[in-house]
Amino acid sequence: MKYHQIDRDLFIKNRAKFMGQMKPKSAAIFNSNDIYPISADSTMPFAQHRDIFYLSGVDQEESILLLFPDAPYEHQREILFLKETNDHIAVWEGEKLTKERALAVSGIKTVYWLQEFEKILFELMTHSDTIYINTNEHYRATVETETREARFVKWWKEKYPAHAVAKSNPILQRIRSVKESEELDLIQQACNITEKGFRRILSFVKPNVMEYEIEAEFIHEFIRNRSKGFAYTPIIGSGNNANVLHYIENNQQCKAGDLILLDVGAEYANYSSDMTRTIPVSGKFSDRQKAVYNAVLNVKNEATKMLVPGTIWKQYHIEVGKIMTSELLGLGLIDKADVQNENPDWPAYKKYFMHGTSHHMGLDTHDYGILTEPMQANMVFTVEPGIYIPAEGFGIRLEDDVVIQETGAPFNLMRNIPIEVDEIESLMHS
Ligand SMILES: [Mn+2]
Repeated sequence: MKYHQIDRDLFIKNRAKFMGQMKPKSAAIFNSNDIYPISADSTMPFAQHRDIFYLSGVDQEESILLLFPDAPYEHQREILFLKETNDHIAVWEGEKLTKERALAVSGIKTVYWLQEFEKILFELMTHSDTIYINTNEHYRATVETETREARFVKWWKEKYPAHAVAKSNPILQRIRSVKESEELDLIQQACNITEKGFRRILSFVKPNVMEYEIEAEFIHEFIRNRSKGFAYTPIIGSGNNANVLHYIENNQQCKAGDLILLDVGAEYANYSSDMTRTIPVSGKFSDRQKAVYNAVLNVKNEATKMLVPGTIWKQYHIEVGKIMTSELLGLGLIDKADVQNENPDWPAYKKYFMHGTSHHMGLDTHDYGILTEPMQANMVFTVEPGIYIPAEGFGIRLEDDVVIQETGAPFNLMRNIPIEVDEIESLMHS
């Protein structure tokens, strides 16, 4: 791990919150992700399942967490099962968590090696009536592989058909969406690393640079600041590439006079940051580019003010749509007739701004959070309006990550990342 060890009090609190929501005589089980194969003996880099990480801090494959608040003995209330390690195994497999390290990382005192799992599980099952299983109910999820978690659930259901089943996911969606101060610090660190990357590329970009050269500058800056890398596949889209919303080829040359849309964020300690900036290849915006840019910036600033406790995500999007409509009228991109005749299910502004304005952000870039429930203090949202104009050869999106406050405007975790036209231009010329 490149990141500094996280204070285990975070994971102790997270488990207490989860256990506080469980039914009597129930246990909950969470699994690591698999290491995914590529072919031959090569694999994808390991990425931990965010739920077991959130509840334990264990950032290692083949780990199982079992929570059983009503267990007959105290030492059975929180149990970790880990892949066995010792000095000999460590020579071959590298450093893995020992039982002592696992306690230091997670605060969990009872740690067994994985080979003891089935025997211990059997005993605990006799004392429990309900088992919480962890299924993925994220609103954007499309999963084609069988995860380690799903494989476990299948095995467990077959083996213990008489137990009642409950869902971990709604509990996790609620507790993970409201961040602890330790988490806000980690997300801030991810944002600070993203800022360093962005400042680095501001002095690097010039006409004829390749999009992938910009990508390389970012990753260089991220890794040297203890990030594992990009929190999500970066979008470096110059000219009309910015109008392809999921453009990730990043293989074109940036031409003088064009804009480049950069949707790039560093991860830190498995926490995401999610930033978008749009900058001029030549270091100066044209008047038209500047007018559209400031329209997007105004929508972003106005939308941010609406992220307060009690706001409902769907209603918020309707209000943002009204602000965007007025900006598009001002830019002459739509006219009054377009608005009068608009289809309420697909308003006129959607021609130029066809995606959502905000999503929860945290351990996942598109983080957990139940969108039908009111916003609360310490939720982290992105704010990311855009205007995409293929006919004019550019698209502009601006995105910051903000924390909802008990009272007043949200706190902007990206407040130090340049966004005003003048500041961007002057940094590109220095
Ligand atoms: Mn985003």
